[in-house]
Amino acid sequence: MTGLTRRAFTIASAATVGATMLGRTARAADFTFKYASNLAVTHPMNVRMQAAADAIKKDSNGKLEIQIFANSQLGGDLEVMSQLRSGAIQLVAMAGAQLSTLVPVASMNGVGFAFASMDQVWKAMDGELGALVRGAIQKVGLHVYDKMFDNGFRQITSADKPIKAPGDLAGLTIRVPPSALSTSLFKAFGASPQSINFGETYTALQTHLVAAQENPLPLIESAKFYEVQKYVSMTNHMWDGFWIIGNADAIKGLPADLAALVAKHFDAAVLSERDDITKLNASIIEQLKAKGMTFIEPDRAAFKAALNKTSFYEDWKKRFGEANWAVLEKYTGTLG
Ligand code: X2X
Repeated sequence: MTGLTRRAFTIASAATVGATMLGRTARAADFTFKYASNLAVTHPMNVRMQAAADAIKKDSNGKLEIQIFANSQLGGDLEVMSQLRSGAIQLVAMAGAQLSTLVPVASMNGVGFAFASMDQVWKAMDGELGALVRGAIQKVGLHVYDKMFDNGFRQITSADKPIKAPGDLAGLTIRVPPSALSTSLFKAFGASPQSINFGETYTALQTHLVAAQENPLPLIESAKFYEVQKYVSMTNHMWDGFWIIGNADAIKGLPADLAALVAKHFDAAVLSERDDITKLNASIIEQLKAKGMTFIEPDRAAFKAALNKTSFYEDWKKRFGEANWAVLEKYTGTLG
């Protein structure tokens, strides 16, 4: 009996028999990954990611277990980014806005009033603009999967007054993600943007630290902002999506077949989530009205005209670089 004492062998055999008698072979996963998200468990991104994790565990015969940590359980947006880079977390769903602190071009999809339709968005993000951003993410040593989850077009919510025209933003304290582009957009309108982690946004609204925030409708619903906000102004001022980002060493450490299985199920999860968001958007206004929210359909052209009068587009063309900006305009048409 090489290496094992008789006693140790007996104990090990009893444990195996015990487990088998329970009708299962207890099998520790070869790989256990942590996946972090700042969104609610009920958001379609996390519902679909949980389904993908279950399918990967089943199809890999338990070799890879992905544990989902929603609601910023593992920390705020920037903390999670550093844990991902250190390898403490293996997977994160991260919006371009949050990534932009590390990869500036990652916020290009969020340029104010750049996209006018989801058709334009997917042509860009599943096309050359997405490839450009993924290349930049890989350059900082992170792994990025091919397709973006849909977060959606962002709308402005407020507690005390409806936002009907650009002038209503003057002096408004509004929470924005920790992103230079988001801050710059609302400063251009004369608002007072405050960068706050998403996980702290509800409390910031509840305590009136800020009077407003801006996010897509499915997120306003899943984060229960209707409990602390009254008005929704359908500005569509930005489109936003989430990349699935991996710690490069952790992904490289997977056997090729397992890595391919993960990529396949992640792609499927993303495409299903995009459909979920499309369907949700058809019914969510009525849901939020039933929760007491009042909707305003502002003149979006007036917001875009007001932005055109500022240096916003010129500033960001310089910051992103003319060549990158030309890729964006290939899909949006001339901006500014
Ligand atoms: O922080 C936000 O507002 C959110 C959740 O939409 C992003 O991650 C950009």
